[in-house]
Amino acid sequence: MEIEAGVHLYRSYLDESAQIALLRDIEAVIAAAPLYLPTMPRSGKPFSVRMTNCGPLGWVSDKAGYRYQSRHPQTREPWPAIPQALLAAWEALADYPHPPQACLVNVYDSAARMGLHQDRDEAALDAPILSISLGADCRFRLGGAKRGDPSRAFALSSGDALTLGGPGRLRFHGVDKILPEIAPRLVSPLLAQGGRVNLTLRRVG
Ligand code: MD3
Ligand code: FE
Repeated sequence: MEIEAGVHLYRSYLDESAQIALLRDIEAVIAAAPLYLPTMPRSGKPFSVRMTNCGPLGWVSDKAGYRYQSRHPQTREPWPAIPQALLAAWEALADYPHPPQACLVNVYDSAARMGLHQDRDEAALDAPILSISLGADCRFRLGGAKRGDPSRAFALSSGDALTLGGPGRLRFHGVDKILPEIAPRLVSPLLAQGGRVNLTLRRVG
């Protein structure tokens, strides 16, 4: 359903067996492209979210800034391929005539969060972003086009898909907190102690 202009939420888009299969795919991505802790531009302060990527390009952040690049910042290897199930979800939900170029993998422990921000490191602002959540619920916050605009919070749960396109694409958003007590029974080292995984598929331009 379209919860706001350009923001579509598909609750339980992936059923339990699809979530388990996707977790195995992401564990394989991480075996090839290890999770690392990005740091903030200028300050060098670490994020609380661990990250990696799959696809031709990956989003990275370090003291030099935010950017997309074709290799892992530590191993210097190309990113592994985007799993087929994610390409299928993009085909089904993105309403865009080209495949995703990047998939950012965000791994939250129960204390991790993500401050309010806009996603604007992509030249292709006409393309939507597709997000898929696995593991514990989070309290997600969706703001407006300006930082101070009113915002609303809602839960994102394991298996939910969200698309952000058109007027939704540049809205401020963040993850207030992880809700480790609201977690599905999915066995994965990524979800230990109430962890959460979010996958975002993107066109970079
Ligand atoms: C709304 N990730 O990686 S996904 C990010 O749960 C990011 O890990 C969050 O924000 C997470 O940049 C939120 C949902 C999402 C993604 C992109 C958006 C919501 C968005 C872009 C515009 C508006
Ligand atoms: Fe974002």
